[in-house]
Amino acid sequence: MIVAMVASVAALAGTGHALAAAPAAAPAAAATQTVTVKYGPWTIPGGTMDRPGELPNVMSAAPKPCSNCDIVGEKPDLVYADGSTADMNSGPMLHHFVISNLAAHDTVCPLSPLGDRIWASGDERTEKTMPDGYGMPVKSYDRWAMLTDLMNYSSAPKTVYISITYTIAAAGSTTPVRSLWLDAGGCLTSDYSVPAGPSTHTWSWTSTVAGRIVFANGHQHAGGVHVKAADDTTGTLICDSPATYDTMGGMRTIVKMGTCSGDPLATVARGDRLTVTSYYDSPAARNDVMGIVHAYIAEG
Ligand SMILES: [Cu+2]
Repeated sequence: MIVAMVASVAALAGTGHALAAAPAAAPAAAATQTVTVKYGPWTIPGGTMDRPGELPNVMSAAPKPCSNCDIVGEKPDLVYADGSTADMNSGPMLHHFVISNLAAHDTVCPLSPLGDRIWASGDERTEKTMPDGYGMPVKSYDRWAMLTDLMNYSSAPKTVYISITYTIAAAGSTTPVRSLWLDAGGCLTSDYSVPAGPSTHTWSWTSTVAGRIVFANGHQHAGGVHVKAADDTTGTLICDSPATYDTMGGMRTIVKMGTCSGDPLATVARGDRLTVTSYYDSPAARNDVMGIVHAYIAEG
């Protein structure tokens, strides 16, 4: 698997081919810049509307936007080689990707072989922006891996990249956040089953960390209505993320999942019970749905 990194670390240093690296408008708080990393290419086999082509893949060494920096924003897309968006109007669907750091353990699911799951999205391509002053630290010894599942509803094979634009700040210039992956499917798997019609599915986790949750976003599959996370111990809603639908390529599909941002959204203590609740209203029974609230917490 060839990895194309459009904006390399060299580009960050002002040399090399900065094809897609453009300095961002600098907010007052901290100087930031954007770095776009293209992962791929992958050629998804052709398929039909009933049986789309599918390409699962694991990239055991996925490039980071920097060796040492704080990521304050992340915006994923599925694109063709020329950079134009690849979506179900022309066939491809970003079923999901997960980027994890193999040098750390997942906070919610320490036994996960994926490591610490730090970035993820489905076809909704959720953009994440941390509140001012917060960022996800990237260390030189962090090792990223990327799990992808791509689909294609057109009969012709499609060659695509996952393009992620990171907004980065200098290492140590922000208050560090870590990822909290709250998953209605449980700890080691995300898939679960729903019947036809309205249903709810919950999963709870006793927090092993304390701090301020400052950002969260939901992820569901077709049939999802909304997914929320709450701190049962304090009775605080952390985030309720609705699914927004549109028709693409003749199919009703989720085009947006709600995000929550706040300083803080909720303050969590060690021992608090955090519950994720996923609401579906599926036209048919399905055994491969998800309900995830992916949150970010500043400890302490
Ligand atoms: Cu999913």
